[in-house]
Amino acid sequence: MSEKKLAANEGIKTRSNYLRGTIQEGLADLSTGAMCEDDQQLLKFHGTYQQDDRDLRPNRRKHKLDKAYSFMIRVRVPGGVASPAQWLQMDEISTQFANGTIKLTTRQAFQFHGVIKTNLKRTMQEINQAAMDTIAACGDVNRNVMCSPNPFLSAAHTQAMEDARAISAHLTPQTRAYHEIWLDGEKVESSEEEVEPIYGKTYLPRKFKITVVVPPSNDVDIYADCLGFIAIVEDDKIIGYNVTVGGGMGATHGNDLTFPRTADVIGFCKADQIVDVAEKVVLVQRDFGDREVRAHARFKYTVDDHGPEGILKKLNEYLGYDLEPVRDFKFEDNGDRYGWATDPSGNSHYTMFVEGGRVLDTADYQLRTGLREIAKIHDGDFRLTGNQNLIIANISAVNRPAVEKLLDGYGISKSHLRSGLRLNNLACVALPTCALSLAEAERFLPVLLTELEESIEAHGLRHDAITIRMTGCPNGCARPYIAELGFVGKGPGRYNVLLGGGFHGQRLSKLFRSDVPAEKIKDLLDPVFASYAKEREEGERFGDFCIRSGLVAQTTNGADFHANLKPEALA
Ligand code: SRM
Ligand code: SF4
Repeated sequence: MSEKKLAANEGIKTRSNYLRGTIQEGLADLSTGAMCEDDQQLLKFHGTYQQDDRDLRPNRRKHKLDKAYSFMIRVRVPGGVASPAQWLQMDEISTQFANGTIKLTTRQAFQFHGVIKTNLKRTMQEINQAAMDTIAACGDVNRNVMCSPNPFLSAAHTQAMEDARAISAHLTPQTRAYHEIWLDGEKVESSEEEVEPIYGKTYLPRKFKITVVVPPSNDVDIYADCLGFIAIVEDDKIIGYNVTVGGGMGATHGNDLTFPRTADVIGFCKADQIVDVAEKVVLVQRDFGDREVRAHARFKYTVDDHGPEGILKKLNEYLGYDLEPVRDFKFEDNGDRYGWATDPSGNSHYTMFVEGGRVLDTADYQLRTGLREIAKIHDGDFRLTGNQNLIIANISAVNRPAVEKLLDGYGISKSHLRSGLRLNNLACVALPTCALSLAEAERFLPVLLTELEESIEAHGLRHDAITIRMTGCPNGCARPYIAELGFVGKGPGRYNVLLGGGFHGQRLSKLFRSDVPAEKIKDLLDPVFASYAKEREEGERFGDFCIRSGLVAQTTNGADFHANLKPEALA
């Protein structure tokens, strides 16, 4: 394969000297708030993206000013676990260096927005002082490993979390560049001595995502991941994992080469093989992923091209042993279980709803302050969920009254007294920070939900859990293609509306109407809710109903996605 044909990012990685590029020089250049283009790509591997405030663009353009550049920083949090001290540090960073908010992401991580270049290094250092880091939070490497977030409810959850952390540690890039650039670590003069034993110097063709899940809850959306491990539990012990490959959400409007895909379950490995299997799947993607066409470089396309059987065969070769046949498992949902739970040791866990995953103070809801006060007295930890929510976990019986008092005092204990629709929503960041957004999401979905709530209440559906997700573009960061009701930004104030995703995230949704103006969504969906309320069968989920009643076609996985987007398929 000639170098000429490789995607541009492959050259950037090759020339970067293990992710160094000219980042240090760029940070020292005070003549601009931006970084050069190649370094912007490399910065992702270090966990940060250059952005600009898109709300300010028109005015700045009018006044011939440069864009209002700032950086988003993503903090890697394997399995989403943070101590109270770490929470307090995140809170402090958000005030001192970011925009005063903490974003809890759909992959159980923290994000800060609005960090200016001159504060970037200091912010990275503060994050590392909290014994957290940002390396590989983004970039063409394995990202934050997700795990069912509440390990205290069973010994199996604890084991799953340990396994997720082991995978995360094993697949963390080895380059010293991160320490050199951000932590003033000693410079390694000869990069020859430096090896990335797993990745090599061009890392992976594209980002790679791994999740560990403990059924029956699929609260981490295993089917959306490149690689997944479904715990098979016997006597509260994980005896092994079913292995899933080839999930992913990202697509591009009008590009048939791209499509969302749900993962296939290809086999079973023993519990002590999980890290080995993770490594070998990563190696298969390293060696067989597409490095020429970046839009086709995710592992889901490698799986689609070779077939799940082809990938299994290659994986078995790399492993030197065969995965065993898939074991039985059952998921019930992919949402969070709100409110209080108590584990056998007597410790309590409170799962709260955080709208859009955005922790901030507003005039009538002091969520950030409330959580800060709780962190000051909390003797357990915090768990970020894959649904942008938060668990105050492992509260001792002694401490629970004090935590409850604060939850009540700040109105947080009422957070989950919402409609079933709202409690099952996800919205990606979108405007104003995301460079790729075509429409609003985090700022608009709460408004739309208020409108839709009128409809669902009128039809007696207030307490029905219906998964609803919105993204500002087709990249799918809030996993809208596996929601029962999905909205994908098409342009300013316009959305593709999708129906029919599986309630536990197992099936893709299909296009119901394209390019719908935001103000017409309620009228479009009101008759759908009405017929669901009247015609559903006992226990029938909204997504299943949409398919049975013919509102959208029965879904098939992957490559036929765009066939459903053809205008003639629309009423
Ligand atoms: Fe994402 C790119 C935000 C989860 C698929 N995602 C982005 C960027 C960095 C935009 C960019 O490249 O300039 C967004 C930054 C917005 C901002 O201002 O913060 C962004 N993605 C997010 C987060 C913060 C959404 C949220 O509101 O929680 C999530 C951070 C997760 C984390 O902690 O690591 C986030 N992104 C996801 C998910 C969900 C998941 O992983 O379960 C997906 C779909 C699954 C998948 O990967 O297929 C996802 N993000 C993408 C894609 C499409 C990739 C593709 O296959 O084509 C992009 C665009 C890209 O990579 O080129 C993207
Ligand atoms: Fe940005 Fe699109 Fe991801 Fe939303 S889905 S955060 S708009 S890249």
